[in-house]
Amino acid sequence: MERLQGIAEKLQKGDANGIRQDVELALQEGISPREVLEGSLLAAMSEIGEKFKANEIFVPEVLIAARAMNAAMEVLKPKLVETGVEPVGKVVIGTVKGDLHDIGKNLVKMMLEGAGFEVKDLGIDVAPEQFVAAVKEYQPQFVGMSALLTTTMSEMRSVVQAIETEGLRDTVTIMVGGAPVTDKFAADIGADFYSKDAAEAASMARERI
Ligand code: B1M
Repeated sequence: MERLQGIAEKLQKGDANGIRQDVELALQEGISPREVLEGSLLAAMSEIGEKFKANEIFVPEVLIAARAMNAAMEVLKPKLVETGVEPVGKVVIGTVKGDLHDIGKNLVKMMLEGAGFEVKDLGIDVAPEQFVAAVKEYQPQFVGMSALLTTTMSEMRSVVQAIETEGLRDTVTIMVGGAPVTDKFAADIGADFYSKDAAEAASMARERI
């Protein structure tokens, strides 16, 4: 579809203002927020990843594309997230220490909010002690961790251990995700579950309330 193609092209170019307008137009034209996300934004971001890997583009271009992705997500958020309903549970979420990738984590946050959860977002580069402090402060039912690098995913184990050391392990369900994370890894580090994408994260959390 032409509109979705245009959105993908603007993401590739990093045109944050243009993409905002195009996403608004797409929604006005009756294209669903999910179609915009899955049929255009995620596919374009994945292409960016391929080009980055092949050294066809470099960190600055990826950053500009990420900024455009976030601009598009700002427009989609109110459509994906229900408002005015009582939260079904609380989630503390963050990208682990040493890791600055937040697009996937932001999407998971959005889908969780859409599924009725109240989400406390700790941001990026979150140390185990910050997760522990947030569990004490907000008393969530779930702790969510995101990691995009093979070098940072091991931080998830440190967070699980820190939560255990503080005697809080039985109070929370720990969910993990991110491109290098797998079911097996989640089981190895003692997390409760892994989900492959934001929609699955939200539905798996709902099943475990
Ligand atoms: Co980086 N980067 N990056 N990067 N970057 C990757 C991850 C990489 C695969 C690119 C590549 O080589 N092909 C590679 C990692 C290799 C590896 O470890 N195996 C890589 C690298 C190497 C790096 C640097 C080291 C590059 C450098 O400096 N030389 C550096 C590290 C910085 C750091 O973190 N310390 C770096 C930096 C960056 C930018 C800052 C430029 C930028 C991030 C901007 C931002 O996030 N604000 C960036 C980006 C954008 C990427 C790619 C291109 C796209 C990531 C993304 O946003 N994907 C990425 C390549 C790729 O993934 N194809 C790449 C879209 C997003 C929606 O998907 O985050 O996977 P994702 O989230 C998914 C699922 O994984 C899941 O749900 C989401 C979808 O619904 N999910 C969860 C995620 N978290 C979850 C949590 C859950 C459940 C599900 O429960 C809690």
